[in-house]
Amino acid sequence: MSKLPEEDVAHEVQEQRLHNTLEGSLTQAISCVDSLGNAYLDNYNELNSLQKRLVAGQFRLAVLGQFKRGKSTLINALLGDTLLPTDILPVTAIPTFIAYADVVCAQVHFITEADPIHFSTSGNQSLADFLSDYVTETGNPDNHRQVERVEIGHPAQLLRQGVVLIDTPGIGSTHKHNTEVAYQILPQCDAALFLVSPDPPITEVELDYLKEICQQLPRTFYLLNKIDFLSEKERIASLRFLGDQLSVLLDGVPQIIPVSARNGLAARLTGDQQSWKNSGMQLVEQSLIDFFAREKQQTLQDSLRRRICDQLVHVCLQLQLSLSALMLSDEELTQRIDKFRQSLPDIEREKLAAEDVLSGDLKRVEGKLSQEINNVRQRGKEKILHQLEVYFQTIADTEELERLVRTSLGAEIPQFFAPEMRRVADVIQLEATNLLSLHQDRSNRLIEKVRKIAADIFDIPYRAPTAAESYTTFSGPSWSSDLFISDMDPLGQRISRKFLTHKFRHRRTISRLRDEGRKLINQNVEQISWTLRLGLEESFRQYGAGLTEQLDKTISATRAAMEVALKKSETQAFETASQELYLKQTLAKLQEIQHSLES
Ligand SMILES: Nc1nc2c(ncn2[C@@H]2O[C@H](COP(=O)(O)OP(=O)(O)OP(=O)(O)O)[C@@H](O)[C@H]2O)c(=O)[nH]1
Ligand SMILES: [Mg+2]
Repeated sequence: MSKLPEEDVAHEVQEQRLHNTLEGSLTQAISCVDSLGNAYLDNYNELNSLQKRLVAGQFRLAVLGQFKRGKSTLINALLGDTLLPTDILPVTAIPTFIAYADVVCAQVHFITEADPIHFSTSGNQSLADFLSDYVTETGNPDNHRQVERVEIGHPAQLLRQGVVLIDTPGIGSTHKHNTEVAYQILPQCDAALFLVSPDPPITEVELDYLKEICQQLPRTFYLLNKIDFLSEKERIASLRFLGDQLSVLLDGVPQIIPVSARNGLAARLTGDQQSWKNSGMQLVEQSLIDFFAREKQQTLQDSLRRRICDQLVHVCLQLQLSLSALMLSDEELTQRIDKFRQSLPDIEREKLAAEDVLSGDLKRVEGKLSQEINNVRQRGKEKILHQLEVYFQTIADTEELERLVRTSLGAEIPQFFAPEMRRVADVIQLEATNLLSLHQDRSNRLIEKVRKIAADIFDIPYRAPTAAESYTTFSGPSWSSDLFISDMDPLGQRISRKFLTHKFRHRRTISRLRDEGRKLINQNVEQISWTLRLGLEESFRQYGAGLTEQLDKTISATRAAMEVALKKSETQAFETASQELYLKQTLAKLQEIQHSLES
């Protein structure tokens, strides 16, 4: 894999040229769109944020795959450090970005407004302990700390020159939110290492995930991990099987590198070069170094270029509308604008239908939630009240009974409800996420329809955008045991002691404790049901409002583009002519930029 130095130089020059072209084109596009004024503000903002990503030049390589395939171990091996937590149980719950820094450091960023928390090596805690509090399922179950991402700085050679490795949660475990995070992270990645292992061989769920990865990322490397427990014959069979499975999805059989991340890590830590090579990790590292040297810039630019072109397609369509409109007679223009207006009630009806489907979907998920909640209530009563009955029948001392029941309820309630409610939240979250992502597809189709109608009315060629759509998700609330109510109403026991016989008092206490137990269970169930329902309604409401807002924006931008021409009768002829000339020049410039980016 060795390269000649001249080849490297030629490559660098070529990449720099490409980079300059893209950056230059983007700057020109931004300035053109800026000059078009407020009607193009959204496009202007989007292009600006793409420019920021391009200038930062960070290349994000994610390690992706099913849970427990060895993703975190592989990153540790590449870094030569036991940095990331690994285990035989599902571990990684939060995306962790590892970039170059002279000394090891870490920062935790939160979903909320809370300030990031910093780790530095000068404190008492080790980085591993610090990380485990935030990125693991055990230290941060169901992400109750509301962590958005963790950033680590590390002096590994591989990370120099803007490479960022991303450790991701695995798909397919019982922690469904990990699967969602694994999908959500894709638009932020530029390339991936996709990890599979022979225990068990690749599954349907992994193939579905890979399909999404291939749609969203321009480059993926394939690794078969954990080969250390395979014989030579088994290794060949496993590689062949994986190759066959991948070839169904991809065009032909891709290169698959067999590795043992675990042996690789051990070899790195002891400085054993031969074992490093035997583990397959040397080939992975070399392939990455080659890739970074040759294709990193190109791959990063490919994804940005696609997004820039999509913006330009929209801007050009609007400009073409304005220009066509300017060239029409007033009468003809009014007719076409009317035709567009007449198509709007249809769109409005489709929008209402989409909103109806959405509220129907919400009702369905709420129905499912009620069902699940009732099951939990039932099971809670059976389990917790059964325990109380045992005490009622065995404890004769009234005070002791009261004390025991209170302590037992205090412990049992969070212990029973926390996992049950996490399960319900997972079920509801999955259901809602699927429905909302269908809704997003519907919304996008409707928005494109408006653009297409306008283009057809004005005889302008129409092109749909190419960029992959974002993955929609509904995130449920985070659970903590503080949520659960386990205090009972204090009752006037002492008073009753004075006046009542022991037997009567004991019976009354039992009946009161039974009622209190039932009430506590109901209160907890209601509280949780209410929290989940609120989160659900809010998510659906936001998506509904999002559809209305996006659609209204598209309609008003399209109409504004046409109505530019209506003003011409109010202005001087030479003003119209100069406006027309300006729009033509800008359109030509933007089309040229777009074509040069595409070619
Ligand atoms: N035999 C063998 N075990 C490995 C290898 N790589 C990782 N493991 C083990 O597999 C288990 C899972 O490894 P992790 O690195 O935590 O896996 P992960 O994909 O990051 O898991 P999640 O974070 O839960 O998605 C650990 O017990 C590792 O020691 C390997 O090459 N060979
Ligand atoms: Mg992991």
